[in-house]
Amino acid sequence: MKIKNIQDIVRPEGTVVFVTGVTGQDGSHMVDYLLRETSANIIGGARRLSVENHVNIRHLENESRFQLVNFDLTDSHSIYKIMEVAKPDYFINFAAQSFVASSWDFARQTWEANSTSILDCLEAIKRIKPDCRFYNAGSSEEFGNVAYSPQDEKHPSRPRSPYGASKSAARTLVKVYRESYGLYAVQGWLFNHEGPRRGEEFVTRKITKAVARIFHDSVNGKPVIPLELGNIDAKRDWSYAEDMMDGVWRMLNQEKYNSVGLGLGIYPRPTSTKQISAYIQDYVVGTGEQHTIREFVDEAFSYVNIHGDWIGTGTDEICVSQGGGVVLVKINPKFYRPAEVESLIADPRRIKEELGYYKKTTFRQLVGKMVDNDLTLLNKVV
Ligand code: NAP
Ligand code: G4F
Repeated sequence: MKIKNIQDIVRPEGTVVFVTGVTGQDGSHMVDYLLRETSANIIGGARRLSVENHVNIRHLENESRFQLVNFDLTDSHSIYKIMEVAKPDYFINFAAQSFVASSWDFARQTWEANSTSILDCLEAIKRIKPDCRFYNAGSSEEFGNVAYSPQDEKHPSRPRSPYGASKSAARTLVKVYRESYGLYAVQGWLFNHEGPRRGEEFVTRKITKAVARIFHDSVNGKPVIPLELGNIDAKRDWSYAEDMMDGVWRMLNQEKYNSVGLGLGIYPRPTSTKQISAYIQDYVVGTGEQHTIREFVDEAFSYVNIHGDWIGTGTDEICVSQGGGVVLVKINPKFYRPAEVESLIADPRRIKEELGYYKKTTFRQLVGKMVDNDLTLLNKVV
């Protein structure tokens, strides 16, 4: 897909939304959401790589309201340049080092992308276009070693990973800039969200890809190579990523004083910084339903009519197919983390009551969509 340098962008007329991380899951869904639900023009930021990774945005190739630019979140010049050239009305930051497991191996890089860069974004907005609304992608990982369940907006920050710590630090910065300068800056606590565009290292996609492969191999009489997982007792609150974008957009358009609701446009700015802090909030976004990794595995296999029994405990636990005795899943301790977030479940009442956001896709539908997608992809290559 054609990618421009920032200085070559011509600022479109009307409302402009800058979205980072558009090659990833959420950024690409956000672009689709904005094209569908608003009349805004969208500039998508993607970093330069030696091999293009545009699979999630290939469908936008001929979209006249979408432009793709070279943008690196860890390069502060990129941030200042985009603010100066594109003068966006909204800056939605989905770019990050987003893989928790890697955050121990690349702790500094995680910090620079997820925390230091957020300071650069806030400072650039403050200096260049203070009425630009900013969203930073916060995470339920910030709750970490949870103090109570389900987790709501009052839950303390208790991160367990360099990733969680980096998102908590960013949240503090967002709040400080909001309260100090009256910026419209928010950071939701998004619980895990998945879908066919999910990266293949994350556990849900790893499972659905393996289930498609195992199903394919078993119907073709090939030997089955088991799926290897780490902590299958961890519990998560999984949403469908596409649904979540509506929650993010509502957070960016939440003025209680604005009767237009979801409509686009630049609203009157509050007259004092105290006022803006009172008008806008960070919200928890999730389903309020929790499943173990093991339950996700069972649901994915049952979608292709394979049923397994879990036998053994700890690192010796395996999942064996009913009737056939084929090992479908085994535990590999290399996927254990130095510290684990054992249990996350959202209390999503506030965003539902105050902004009208609620989940649409069920757990079963989500797993089905992901397995279907991986079966389709597999059929294309074999
Ligand atoms: P993702 O699929 O891994 O996407 C991350 C995106 O960030 C990719 O497009 C990646 O580009 C880009 N990126 C990474 N470093 C960059 C840099 N230095 N400059 C520019 N772009 C960079 O993650 P996601 O699931 O969409 O998550 C989006 C955001 O939400 C992240 O901030 C994540 O931490 C947060 N979050 C996600 C979840 C979830 O369950 N999905 C929950 C809570 C919060 P490449 O394609 O080049 O790698
Ligand atoms: O899919 P995961 O890697 O996601 P995790 O760590 O919950 O992080 C995701 O959600 C966060 C929101 O809470 C986001 F902020 C973050 O960016 C990311 O999108 O792992 C989920 C669980 C963990 O408990 C992990 O230990 O699955 C467990 N797990 C067990 N076996 C595994 C594996 N995780 C991975 N990635 N791979 C395994 O083999």
